[in-house]
Amino acid sequence: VTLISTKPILAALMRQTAARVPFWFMRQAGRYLPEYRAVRAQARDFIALCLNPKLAAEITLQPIRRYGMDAAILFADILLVPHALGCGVTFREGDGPQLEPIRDGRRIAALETSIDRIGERLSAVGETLTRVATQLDPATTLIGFAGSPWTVASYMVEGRGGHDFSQIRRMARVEQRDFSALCDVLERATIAYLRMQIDAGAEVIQLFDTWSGVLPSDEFERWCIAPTKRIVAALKASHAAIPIIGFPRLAGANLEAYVRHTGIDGVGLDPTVPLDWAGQNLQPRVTLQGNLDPLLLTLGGDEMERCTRRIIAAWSQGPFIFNLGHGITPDVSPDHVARLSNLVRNVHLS
Ligand code: 1CP
Repeated sequence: VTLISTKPILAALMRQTAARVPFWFMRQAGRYLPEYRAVRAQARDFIALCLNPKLAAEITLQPIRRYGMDAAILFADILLVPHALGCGVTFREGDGPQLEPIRDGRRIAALETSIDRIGERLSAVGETLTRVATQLDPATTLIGFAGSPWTVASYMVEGRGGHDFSQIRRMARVEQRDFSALCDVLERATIAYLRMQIDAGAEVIQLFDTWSGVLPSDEFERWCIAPTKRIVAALKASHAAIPIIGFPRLAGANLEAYVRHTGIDGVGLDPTVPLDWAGQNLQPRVTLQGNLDPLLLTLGGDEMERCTRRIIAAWSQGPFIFNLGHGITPDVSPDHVARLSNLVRNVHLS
């Protein structure tokens, strides 16, 4: 017997049709909210904030209280995994993350010794999830997450976030043994970390592959699809019912193979993905999630409303979760988020 979930996000991921469109927003907690900035000021630094269950749980719940999204996403960061592996991650105010770059085999081998301790070193994240779970309304879904190996490796190899992926792309091409070893460490650490999150109360997992779009097409299968497929299989082997959303940002025409071969239940789509194409080619297999351009949330107004209605009209006949095509930016007005939330909530489907 398949029970109809009382949680709209879970129902959508189980391909059940609903009377309204469930929604949440990537980066729904963060700097655009004054109450976030107030809590942020209480922590020594960003990592300390992520690893403080009381503060992180409070921040996770802030947008839910204001706007009533259908899902709360754990407040944490994809770079907690390299942090727990001992890579010296720091976040400098207004400057993005910095890491000690990892480019040689000896340093990669040294990371292996930390894999088994990942759950323990990030146990504060589990405590955050458990705290949030006890405070959430029964209709709201709790989402845990991690970065995919390729995206997390890009920060570890380059030493920072950013726009020049020359080091990681060189390593993936000509130092395949070392790079493969690095991705293997990340894959195993990510599986252990996500299992811990599910045991602590995460009801859905999202895998962020923010930088999958820089992969040349001949490397997409090896460094994006294959690791995602193994992570999905490992999580479903230990937690059969866990729905998984993949977000291969800017993957373009590779999306079709990603959806066909990874075993994910839902796919996060960035704003470049054509609505009709995704409806025809992806939605028969997986739940669609997306894809409003975050710039429209910054702009607000009628253009935001028009584009939102167009997305809903295109995708709400099948399994669908409304979201942005990438995260909320810090310049967004909280009023625009209220207007968008009310708009999506009040569209009733026939
Ligand atoms: O000073 C601050 O307050 C730091 C800003 C900030 C915040 C609020 C960072 C630094 N991370 C976060 C939280 C965060 N990161 C969440 C929380 C939950 C929510 O959505 O509300 C999530 C899911 C992430 C995931 C994340 N971190 C991604 C994948 C999603 C995406 O946006 O593409 C990536 C790429 C990161 C790395 C990262 N962390 C922080 C920054 C500024 C960055 C990006 C740096 C870059 O552009 O390369």
